[in-house]
Amino acid sequence: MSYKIPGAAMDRVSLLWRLRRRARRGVLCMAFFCISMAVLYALCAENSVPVTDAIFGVRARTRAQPRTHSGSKVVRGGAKTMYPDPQKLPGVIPGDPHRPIPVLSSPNHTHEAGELPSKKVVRQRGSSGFFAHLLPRPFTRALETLFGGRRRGELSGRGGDAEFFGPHGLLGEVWDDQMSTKMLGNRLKKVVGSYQAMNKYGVEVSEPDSKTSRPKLSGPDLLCQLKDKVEVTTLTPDLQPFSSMAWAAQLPPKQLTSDLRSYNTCAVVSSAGSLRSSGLGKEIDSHDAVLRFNAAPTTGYEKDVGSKTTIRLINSQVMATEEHRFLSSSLYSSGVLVAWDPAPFSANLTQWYNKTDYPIFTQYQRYRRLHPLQPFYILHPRFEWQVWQRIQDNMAEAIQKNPPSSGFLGIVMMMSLCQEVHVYEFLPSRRKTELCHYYQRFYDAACTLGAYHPLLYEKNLVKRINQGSDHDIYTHGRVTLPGFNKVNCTQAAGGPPNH
Ligand code: NCC
Repeated sequence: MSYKIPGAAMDRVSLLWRLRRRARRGVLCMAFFCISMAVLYALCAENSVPVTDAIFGVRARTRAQPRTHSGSKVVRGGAKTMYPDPQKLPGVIPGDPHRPIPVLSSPNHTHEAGELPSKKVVRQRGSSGFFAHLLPRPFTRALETLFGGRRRGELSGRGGDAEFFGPHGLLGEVWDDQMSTKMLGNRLKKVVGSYQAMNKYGVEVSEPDSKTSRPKLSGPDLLCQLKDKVEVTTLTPDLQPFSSMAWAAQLPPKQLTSDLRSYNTCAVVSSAGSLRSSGLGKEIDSHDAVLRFNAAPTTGYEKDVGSKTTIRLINSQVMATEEHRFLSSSLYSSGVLVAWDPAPFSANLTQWYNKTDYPIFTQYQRYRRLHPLQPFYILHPRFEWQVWQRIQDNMAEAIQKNPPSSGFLGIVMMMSLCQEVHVYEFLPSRRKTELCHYYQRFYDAACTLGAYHPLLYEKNLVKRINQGSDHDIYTHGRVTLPGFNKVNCTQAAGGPPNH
């Protein structure tokens, strides 16, 4: 018995077939499109971040530098914020929280003698797998980015930041006081180069000339120069334009240096990732005063960073961006607070007041209303540029025309308040790592080597004035500096320097 499909039913079947075929073709096309975009993304992310941004609308940034975030909401009010262009510079995205933190040397080491980091770690960083030997480099990089969990901006292999940090990397065992941006990997070189070319704050100085440059000063001479030419000054209510403003009564009437007693021993705790597994907590807490920075916590990290906080130095970004919850977080409500904001190089206080990077004054007033009894100072912007000038004057190359990092400002501030200062992990120990902060899981070599801030040069300077041993740096990340009280400038190299 023959069975005939009626014409209408035939049409329906073939229509279904056609639809199925089209759907399959559509899915294949979509898959092909997605894969090509992913490969293109991985290749661009590796080689040219601005191109990637343009194509994919990704807002890349090097988390270690710009004072303004594209992603962070700024609590506005009063002063207008100024945004520098560095948003467009190459950067990284936060690291994968499930990846182990790359501690580049043995974790239980703090109090042992300095043995060299193990070979195991070298393998951990360097292995690119079987395909690495067969495929051309851009493809292996793209594959690593797509499937291997490699973070964007982290260049593996030659010329990358890993080579800088690795146990046999350029950074060496202990910081060399002649470090130069020329030694950086390509990505950071580009970022730093852009900042060096930028002059957001209108810095007016003649570029150092290698032929006529001054001879390198000795440690004692440098200390004298710092002592003589830098003064930690804070804002007081009598200064113009504040004297005519009602809220100025909230400013401390006296200078920070005259209010705070002179401490005997002080610890400055950088926020570096290399503090992880350091076991330095007890040692840090044994000091009379401990300085910490920005949003660096102690809870949960006591073993490595201690729990005492005498002074917290914060930048205006921390005060103004919502993510830091400056007004409500208990992190800031104990100890002495000191805040700073980058000011134009030759601006007077009125010009700065009208052109702060972040709304420091609005936030200050709000905070003071909530915590009227907590001592809270604002650094005079003259101080940041005095410190900057000392760095530039002692470097053979042009440094970034941006204020020094909070870390270096804090070191100089503590040298004015203490008899002896120990600085931790500012000069990286054998635990040196691309991990930016000990309390966060994102990775960027720029946190340690600098991008926006002239951090590399700050570290050169600190290395030159260090009175401790290289061994202390290697094992503890510890630098020993004298308080300015202890610096005798009549003995040092026949008198005070005359720059
Ligand atoms: O990262 P930050 O500093 O808070 O660190 C405090 C100081 O520790 C030293 N440091 C930090 C990390 C590292 N791997 N090595 C180091 O030597 C530096 O001396 C650093 O100053 C700042 O200087 O204020 C900075 O603040 C952050 C950020 O504003 C705060 O952490 C709040 O989120 C800046 N990051 C960004 O702007 C994205 C950073 O550039 C400098």
